[in-house]
Amino acid sequence: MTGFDASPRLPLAAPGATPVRVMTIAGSDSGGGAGIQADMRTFAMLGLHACVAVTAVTVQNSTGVTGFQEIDPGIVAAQMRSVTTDIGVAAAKTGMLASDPIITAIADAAVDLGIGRDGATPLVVDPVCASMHGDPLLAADALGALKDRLFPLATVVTPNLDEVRLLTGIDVVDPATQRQAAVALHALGPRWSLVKGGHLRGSDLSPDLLYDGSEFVEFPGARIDTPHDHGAGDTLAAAITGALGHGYSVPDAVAFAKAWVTRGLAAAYPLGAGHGPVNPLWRLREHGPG
Ligand code: PXL
Repeated sequence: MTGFDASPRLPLAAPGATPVRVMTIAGSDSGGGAGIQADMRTFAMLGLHACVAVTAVTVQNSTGVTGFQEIDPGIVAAQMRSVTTDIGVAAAKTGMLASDPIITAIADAAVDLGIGRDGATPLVVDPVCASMHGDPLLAADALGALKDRLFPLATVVTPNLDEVRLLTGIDVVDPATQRQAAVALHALGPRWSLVKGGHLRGSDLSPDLLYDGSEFVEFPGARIDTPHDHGAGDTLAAAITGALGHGYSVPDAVAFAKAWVTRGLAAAYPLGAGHGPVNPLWRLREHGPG
C-alpha cells in the first residue's frame, strides 16, 4: 500500500466499541496548531482514543514561541504509567521533550511499560528540536539522551532535514545524501529511520525515505506549497502512530500518514499574523462537522 491514496482512512470502531487507544508524549502549543493539539486533532479525526503525557507547556502563537514551562520528569513518567496500566495503548509517539531529565524519565518508563523496540507497543520518535521559527524546544545538552536513550527504543524516527543535520551532521541536499542520512540515523538504533524531504530546497516533490538496515522504501509525494504548515511533522508522526496502532507495517503506516498529511497541507489555513497550521480537520469538508 505504498501508492497515493486520495482519501486515506483507518478502520473505525463499531458503534459503542472502545476505539484503538494511542498515546502522545509531547508539549502543548497554546496556538493549537502543533504539539499535543496537532496530535489530538489527528488522532480524533482518525477515530482513535488519544491519551496524553504532557512534557511542557509552551507559550506561543502563529508568530513564534516566547517561552515554555517544563513538566516535572516524574510527572511525565507517571502520566505514561497511569494511562498504559489502565486504558492501555496500542502505539505511542514522542514530540517535544524539552530536556535530558524528561527524556531519561520517558525512556526508563517506556522500557518498564513495554513501549518501544523490544516491547509490545510500537513507539514513534519525532525528534523535535525547534519550532518552525527556530525557537528551541529541546535543550542543546539533551541531544545525547535523545540519541542514546530514546532512539534505540524507537520503532521509527521521523526527523526533518534540520533535525537530521543536528543528529548526524549530514546536510541532505539530494537523494544520495538522503540515503546517507537514513543509514546514519538507523545506526543510532531505531528499527526504521524516516528522512523527510519536505524541507528539500529547489524541488517540487517532497520525497521521504524509509530505511530498516537493509531495505530503502521511497515515498515520492507532491510538495504542497503553503506557508501554513505549522505542525505538519507532528501530524505525520501522529498519523503513523495511529496506523501502527491498527497493526499496519511501518512502510504501510508511513504511506497512509503521508497521504493523510498531504490532504491536511492542501487544506491548511492562515491564522494570526504568522504561519497557520496544517489542517487535520480536512475530512470535515467531505461530511460536515458533528
Ligand atoms: O512542530 C513541532 C512542535 C512540537 N511541539 C510543540 C511545538 C512545535 C512547534 O512549534 O510548539 C509544542
